[in-house]
Amino acid sequence: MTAVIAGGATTELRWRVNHVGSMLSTRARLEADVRTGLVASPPTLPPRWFYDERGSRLFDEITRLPEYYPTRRETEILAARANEIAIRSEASTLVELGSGTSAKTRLLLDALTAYAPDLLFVPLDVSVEVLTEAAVEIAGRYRDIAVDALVADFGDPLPPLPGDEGRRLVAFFGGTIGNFQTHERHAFLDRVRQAMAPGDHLLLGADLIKDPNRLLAAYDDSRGVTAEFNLNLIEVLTRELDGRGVRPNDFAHVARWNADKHRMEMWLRARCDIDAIFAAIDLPWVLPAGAEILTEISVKFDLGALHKELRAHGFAVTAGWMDRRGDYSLSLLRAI
Ligand code: SAH
Ligand code: AVI
Repeated sequence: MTAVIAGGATTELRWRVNHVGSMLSTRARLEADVRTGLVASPPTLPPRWFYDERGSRLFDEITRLPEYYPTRRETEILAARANEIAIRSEASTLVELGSGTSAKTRLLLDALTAYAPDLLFVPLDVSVEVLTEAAVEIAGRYRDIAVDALVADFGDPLPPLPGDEGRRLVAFFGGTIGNFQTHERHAFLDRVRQAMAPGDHLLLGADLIKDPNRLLAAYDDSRGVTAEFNLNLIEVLTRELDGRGVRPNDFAHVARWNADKHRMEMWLRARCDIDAIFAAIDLPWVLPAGAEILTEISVKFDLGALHKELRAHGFAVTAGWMDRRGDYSLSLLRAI
């Protein structure tokens, strides 16, 4: 089901925000994730629940932290390569998955609109407030483009992609590809490829394996913003499911490098015995002091292995760029 939840259309401003699916299904999904995730071993919750309005703003703050390098590295590559991406992709439609504020995307929009002034921009995200703000701001700034924002979960089948076959560019920035488990990443790449036509392009940002000390600093910053971001998950659960007997301060933020799986992990460790209930769904939650919940994985890639995986999913590697320090990669891939 698709419903327009906000929009503006004058000769100068063209944007709308569509809700794909229903609010009820969002709530039902949170309930299902909590019911299965909290009894799993180890207990775990999907990262999408970080991104309520506060979580999205905290993530935005993270992107500006001195320790959190990925956003600056991706911006560096985009600034150098946006024109080349526009020429190679010949895109007249840009779809951005997990778009958030679309801050860096403006570098790409500048380049794309130089060749396709009436570009269609389709940002897609679960975070409605940040998505709406970005849609309004971008429609105001680029007077000829149309912004068709989608509130949707990229874990679901993608809605049919608008625009001309062969002239679509699907961007997935931020290293968010690293937040999937391996099987989820494969399923995601299949879904994205199936939604695309031959000749369409995927622009994929991925963080690379590096010194674990730098990674630990990036996921446990000195100002404690990442800790707040992680603890906000408890805030979301208690608000949405009427949690009683549990507060964010009952947990400590833990960041760990998992060398075997070359991924950063964020955990929440109980500081005390938890004996709580999610009253809205009548679900007790008992956790001994010291027990941990896995709240996020962030896989760091070997670029050669990632490209091999992408080829196996039906993409040809048009180009793969890194920033000057070799921290981060941006790959342009053509659907074949
Ligand atoms: N692309 C931006 C934001 C990255 S943060 C950047 O590069 O800075 C991850 C983004 O993905 C957030 O905006 C979050 O709301 C969104 N997100 C997380 N899980 C999602 C899901 N399952 N479906 C759609 N969007 C999701
Ligand atoms: C959105 N995602 C790619 C971020 C990451 O680095 O995995 C989320 C994040 N978690 C902690 N800091 C930032």
